[in-house]
This record gives sequence, C-alpha cells and structure tokens, in this order.
Amino acid sequence: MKTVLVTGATSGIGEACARAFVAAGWRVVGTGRRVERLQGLVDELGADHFQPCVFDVRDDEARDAALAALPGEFAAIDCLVNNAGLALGAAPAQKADLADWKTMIDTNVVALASLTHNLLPGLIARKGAIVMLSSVAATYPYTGGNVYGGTKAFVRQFALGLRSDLSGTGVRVTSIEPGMVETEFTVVRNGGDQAASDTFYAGVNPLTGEDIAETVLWVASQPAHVNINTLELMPVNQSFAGFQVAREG
Ligand code: NDP
Ligand code: 8X3
Repeated sequence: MKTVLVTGATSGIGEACARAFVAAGWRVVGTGRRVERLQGLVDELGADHFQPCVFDVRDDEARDAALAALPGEFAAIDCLVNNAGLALGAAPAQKADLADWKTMIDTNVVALASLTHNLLPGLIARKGAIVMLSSVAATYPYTGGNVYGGTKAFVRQFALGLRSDLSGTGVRVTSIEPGMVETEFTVVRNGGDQAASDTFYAGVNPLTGEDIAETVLWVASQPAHVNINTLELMPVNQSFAGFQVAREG
C-alpha cells in the first residue's frame, strides 16, 4: 500500500484528495491547522487509512515535529501533494494589504518549498511523486491577481525545475493548474464572506474539489515511466477575454 501526504486536507481540494486516495487504496497523511476537521476524516475514513498531521505549514519546527511523530506505517511518503495555499484579497496592487502579500508568499511559496525540501530524500529513495497545486493564475494575469498569481507562477516553475534536477531519480513531478474551483478558497480570499463567494461562483457551474482530486489521483496513478508535466483545467464557463486598454485624455 502506498502513502500520500496531502497538505491542506481540512477543506476543498485537499479534503477531496484524501477521500479519493483512500478510496483508491492509498494510505493518506492529511495536514492542516483545523484539527477537528482532520479528526472528522479519521472517523469517516478509518485510522488505518487516514492519519492526521496537524501543523501550520509556515512553522518549520511544528512541521518537523509533526512529521517526525508519524506512526511507522504512515512515515514513508511515496507521494507529496503540495496543496495547502490561499489567496487573500483581490484588490489591485496599489490598494493591497502588504501583510496579505507576505502571508501568501510565506504559505504558497516558502512553506511549499520547505516541505518539499524536507521530504525530497525519502521521495527520491522511493522513486516517488510530487503533485503541486498551481493555478491558471500562474499563466494568465487578471486584475487583483498580482501576488497570488506570482506565487502560483513560482509553484509551476518550481515543479518544472524539480523535473530537471530530479532527472534520473525516477521521481515524477506535476504542476496542476485549475481555474475556478468552488471550495472555501473564495470565502478565505474575501475575509470569510460566504455571500461574496456564492456570488463569484453563481451560474458558473465551477469545477469541484472532487474534479481536481480525481485529476491528482490520475496523475499519481500513472505508470512509473509516465510524467504529466503540467495540467491546466477550467470550468467550461470560464475562458479568456482580451487585453484591456487605458485611454489617455
Ligand atoms: P480551501 O480554502 O478550501 O483549502 C485550503 C487548504 O489549505 C485548507 O485545508 C487549509 O487548512 C490549508 N492551509 C492554508 N493555509 C495554511 C497554513 N498556514 N497551514 C496549514 N494549512 C493551511 O482552498 P482550495 O481547496 O481551493 O485550495 C487548495 C489549493 O488549490 C490552494 O493552493 C489554491 O491556491 C489552489 N487552487 C485553488 C483554486 C480554486 O479556484 N479554489 C484554483 C486553482 C488553484 P487549515 O485552514 O485547516 O490550516
Ligand atoms: C484560483 C483560480 O480562476 O479563481 O487559483 O483565479 S481563479
């Protein structure tokens, strides 16, 4: 039985990944700060299949202690799903809160790179896999995307760079780049405003956490010689618009 560690398993895409991987016969280590939600997954999925691992991804000491305390059968990670992340605010850069920018960089970039660095030796030893949650925001700029898009561009490029560095190790690396997925993402982005999130997704028929989880599981289940480099997906009702032009005078 293989073991996957999914960061951000308390909600949305990560929570759906926990269910999908357990259903496919994997052991899952699920991380997050909300311990009661992780306990709910233990109750639902069973302690033999789901192991909670509670830490803030920005806290190196807490992360290392939580990983060191994993029981033996969950300690050998074959697949890392770097999913925990967030957007804060959608204001243009000139009106954005610097503290929000720093939180996004610390969470989406610094913590993701740190955890990857921590788990790389084991992943190499087991010829494992790393699946990163980037975003369409990595490639397509939109107003208010500024630092969030920048962090997700880092994730995409980091994944591609790892592919290069890990040549010959057998480790597979993938950047998954979704568009609109209805989770708690937009509630968090809007400071807990559920109504703003409901409005954002209304009538869109957005992607679901389960859609992305099935994609992550598919990527992780490819034969050992197949690497999915990048994978971009959107709801049918989300697409591209033209450039904007500011006119003088
Ligand atoms: P959710 O808000 O539903 O879930 C985010 C998860 O990240 C939670 O489990 C949360 O756990 C965890 N997390 C956030 N900050 C921290 C932290 N400091 N320490 C530990 N865990 C943390 O959002 P999604 O499921 O939608 O987002 C998952 C990933 O997918 C993100 O990286 C996001 O950027 C990406 N993505 C989302 C899209 C969307 O439209 N929803 C589209 C493209 C990419 P807890 O709060 O319990 O700690
Ligand atoms: C978030 C994707 O399209 O909501 O990563 O900005 S979108």
